[in-house]
Amino acid sequence: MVSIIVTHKRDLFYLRDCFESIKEQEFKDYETVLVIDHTEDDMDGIIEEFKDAINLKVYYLEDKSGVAAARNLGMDKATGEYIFFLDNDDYLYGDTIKNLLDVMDEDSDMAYGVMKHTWFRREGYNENQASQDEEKLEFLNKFAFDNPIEYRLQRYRKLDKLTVLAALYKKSLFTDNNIRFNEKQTYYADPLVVIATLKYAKNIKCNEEAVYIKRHHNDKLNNPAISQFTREETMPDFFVAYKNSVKMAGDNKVLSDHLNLILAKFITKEYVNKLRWSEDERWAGEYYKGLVECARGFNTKAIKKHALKGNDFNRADRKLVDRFIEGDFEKVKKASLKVLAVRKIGKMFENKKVFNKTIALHVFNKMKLKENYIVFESFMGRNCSGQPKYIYKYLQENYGNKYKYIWVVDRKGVEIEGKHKKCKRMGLRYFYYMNRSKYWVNNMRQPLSLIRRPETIMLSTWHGTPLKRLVFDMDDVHSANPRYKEIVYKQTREWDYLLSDNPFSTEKFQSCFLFEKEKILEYGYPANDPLYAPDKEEKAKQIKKKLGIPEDKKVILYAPTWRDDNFYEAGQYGFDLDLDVNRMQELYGDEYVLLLRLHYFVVDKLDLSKYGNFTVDGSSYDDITDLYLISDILITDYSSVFFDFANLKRPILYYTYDLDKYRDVLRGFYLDMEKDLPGPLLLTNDEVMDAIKNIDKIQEKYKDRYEEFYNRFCSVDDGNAAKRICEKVFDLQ
Ligand code: C2G
Repeated sequence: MVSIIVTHKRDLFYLRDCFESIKEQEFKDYETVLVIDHTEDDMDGIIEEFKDAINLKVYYLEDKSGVAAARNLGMDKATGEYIFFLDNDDYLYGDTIKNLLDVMDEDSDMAYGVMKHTWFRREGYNENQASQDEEKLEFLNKFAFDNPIEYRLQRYRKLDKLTVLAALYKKSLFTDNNIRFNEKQTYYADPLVVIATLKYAKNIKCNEEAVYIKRHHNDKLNNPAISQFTREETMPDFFVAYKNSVKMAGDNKVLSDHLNLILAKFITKEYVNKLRWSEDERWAGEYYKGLVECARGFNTKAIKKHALKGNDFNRADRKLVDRFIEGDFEKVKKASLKVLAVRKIGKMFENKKVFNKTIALHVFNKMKLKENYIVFESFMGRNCSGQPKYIYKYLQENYGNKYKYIWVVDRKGVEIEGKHKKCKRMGLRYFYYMNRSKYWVNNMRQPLSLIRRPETIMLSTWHGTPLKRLVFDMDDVHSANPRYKEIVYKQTREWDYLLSDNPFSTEKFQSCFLFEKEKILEYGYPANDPLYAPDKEEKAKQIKKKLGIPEDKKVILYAPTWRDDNFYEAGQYGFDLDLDVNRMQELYGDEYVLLLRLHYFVVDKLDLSKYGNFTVDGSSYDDITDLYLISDILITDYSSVFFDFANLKRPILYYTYDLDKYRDVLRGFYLDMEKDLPGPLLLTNDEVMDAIKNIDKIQEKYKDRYEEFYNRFCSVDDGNAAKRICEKVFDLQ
């Protein structure tokens, strides 16, 4: 029998996935030993539900606490011949335990599987996103099965990565050798046990088919996993764990060399940065001393050997390690600056962006700030549009030469009216202007690495009223960069003002960005100003002409949003056109033109050639406000475009063919799609075609709801948003 030991302290919402995955194990002869560590969660329901299904036995830690004590108790209570540790926030494939057992025989006392990392619940688990380790695996395969210890160790070259998870053990390996977790430690409880098992195990097997899925917590700030606490919090335990592990390794060369490697990596990669950049003085004090103690008895030859094996220790690194062994702080400090300098220079020549950033920091940032420079950026330099465009336009028209206007553009041929300069995002000129300009106006997030001066004023306009949950209001984050929450938190701290279009956005921005209300300007959206302009009909005629749409044809604008899980890489998304354009053309080709506008993240190009004049590709058209002006009907899904379009009071249809997935798995919404929207949710093409036919009836049916919606979301916009904002943010005197 296998005893699966699960420890639980908090985060009940993760535990269901863990239990479900135990329930689905193909190998059935197991017990689940759940050790509860003084939790505040109400466990009764879940225990009752899974009691029989996973042969659950529940124990409570009484006078002790912590994962080490919980696992020790779990081992004491385990009655199986084998034990397997499973954290309450992780889960398994159905064949994980079976695959591990398959490779074990009479003589073997442990078997390793592999660990894959995910940011998602089981429901949204995506093999492609989780298998980021694969490349690493290929590299590691060369150590493969003839040397399982090396194989295991090479995966984990940081102390906190040495884990007991993803492995099946004979219980006797622990009991015969008295291997236990150190209950005095909150962090780094695993390394000592890992080293001990590797030391005492006589026969270790591996099976790459046995997968353990480790779930990262995407909100380090509010809900960190043990491994996500800051170094400063965990350093005291680091020292204890390291020293105990070295003692345990004893004269086992493979293990002690590996611990040397871990320490050398820590010193040369992490410590140097802490010493240089951290404001915490302990890095020069007690942590430094702790590391010097750890480095005693250090085997420099092992480091040289590792260097030969391609573990990237250059001469400066090795010198620094030597200085640590000598233990003279001033020399350590000097050597660590050298390590950083060597690395920086290396990177500067490898990577142009690093070169530019370095010049920015040391040169541009020291030049005089230009009080009248304003940098504008819209959709990461894709075009001149959105709120920045209309703020720019207002300033150009009313304050012309008072300012120098700089546009960040990333594509050739972006049309920008008025006198201005251009610079390419992340290029040298970009850094020059960013570092010298007093004002930054941006409708998305600025690069994390951008260093701003205290005097810089950053106006974030954002790009829409949120329907889809954002950042801290999201549970799982399914976009290509799962570090989203952490990154956005840092970026938004830099914003001096954030624009909002309505009281609803003001409220949501506070929770989703953890942002202060005082900095939110609920002044309306400048990009919606043209929707209130007296000459908007005239303007619409010109736009239609520019797009080659006959004046007598009505326009249906289809503007869907992007899908978080349909991507090639960060910022590069795919899109599958579900709308039956053929049918629409057959039915309504005489009366309408279909204007297709994909989200700016979507890189897929639509082939519309077969539809002749019925379709117009508006995806690369700069400014969606122009497209609103000429459209008689908007079809969208979960895109915030409808909040803006509603200013025109024209009919809106929602083609939400994947509503359940989008709402329940990918994002979740702030509004009740069924109750709050000013138009119908259409799930099939039949319904879309019908709705177009009956558009007058729909307008009538949704009249009251539209009115309510308009009052709630559009009532701040009045055509003067740009003016209000400029008067508040810029020094116009
Ligand atoms: N947009 C567009 N064309 C589309 C979809 C969107 O031009 N087919 C533009 C619109 O200006 C819209 C903005 O991108 O207001 C945001 O689009 P969403 O589809 O809502 O997507 P997202 O970029 O995820 O922003 O608070 C708003 C949210 O952040 C959503």
